[in-house]
Amino acid sequence: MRKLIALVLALAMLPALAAGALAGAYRLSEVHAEGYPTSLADREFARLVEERSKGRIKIEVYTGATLYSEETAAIEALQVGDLAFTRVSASPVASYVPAINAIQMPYLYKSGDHMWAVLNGEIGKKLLADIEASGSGLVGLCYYDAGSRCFYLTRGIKDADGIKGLKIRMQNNKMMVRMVELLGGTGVTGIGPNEVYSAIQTGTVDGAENNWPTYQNMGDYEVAKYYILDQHTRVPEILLMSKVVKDDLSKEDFDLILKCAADTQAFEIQKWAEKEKSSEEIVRKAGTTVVELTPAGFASFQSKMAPLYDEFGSDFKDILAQIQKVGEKF
Ligand code: BDP
Repeated sequence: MRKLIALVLALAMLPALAAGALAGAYRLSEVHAEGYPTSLADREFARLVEERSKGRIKIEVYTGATLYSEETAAIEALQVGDLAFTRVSASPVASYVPAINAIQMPYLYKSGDHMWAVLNGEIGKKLLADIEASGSGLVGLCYYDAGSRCFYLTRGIKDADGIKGLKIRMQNNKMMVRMVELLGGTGVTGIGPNEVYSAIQTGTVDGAENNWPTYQNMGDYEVAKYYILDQHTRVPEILLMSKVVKDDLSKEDFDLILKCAADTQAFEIQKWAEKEKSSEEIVRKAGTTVVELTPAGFASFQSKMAPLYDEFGSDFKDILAQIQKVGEKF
């Protein structure tokens, strides 16, 4: 009987062991290199958890996509308990929790402050909780900043028509792929952020879209020398935890982890602001052509992407209306 109990206990422990607990530490996967704002925040998170748990809970941070090159793969590992934590973009999370698309619709926010009022207010808190409540096997811990995203290409364009016929690397998210289709281009997925450089260099794609820091830090500005300031969307980052691992922890330990995550948000936002500035400087100095759109050029992106609100936002009309309402203050 005792042997049977031991066996049952060992089996129950398996997912947590796979997540890294066996080695005395949980693992956190990150696609960005050391020193990138989210990598710094991951390390700060791990440091706080270890300090506040008095060394009981250890988290090993793996940056630079050394564990998973695609964020969807890290998310799937979380679902089965092979990985404990990952910091990802909201885009791939929306593939598992469609409501997340509501916070990354094109031209949704008036500014970064508007976005933060939404994310740290009722709407953002509810959506973060929905990640777990949806039965995705994922637990949302906190949001981080990732600025706004722009297209970058191997040629210059002056309005949305310039995207016609181009192949653009997009994140693994149906709405993001559809966004390029609405502009007359083809959205190419299955290329991890660290693989974009070579995909552009070899001509697999004509460009991609991202914020200043990723464009600079991944070196993509060396191969796609036109950065188009269309600022089509703000896609926040999300720190995720495996539900399998959460269920294995006491409520006290989970609450400690959640609080540590929340406490790293301001830290990341600060690091983000610094990096956004320095990345833009580096890129501009390198001779990249930064395309400032005319008001008409800018509006062409906005109007061509507008159908996404009906195609992907019809289930979240109330959330989108609330987000607009919050925007009245900005
Ligand atoms: C960056 C995000 C990263 C995403 C990447 C992408 O920080 O999490 O993986 O975009 O486009 O801005 O895949």
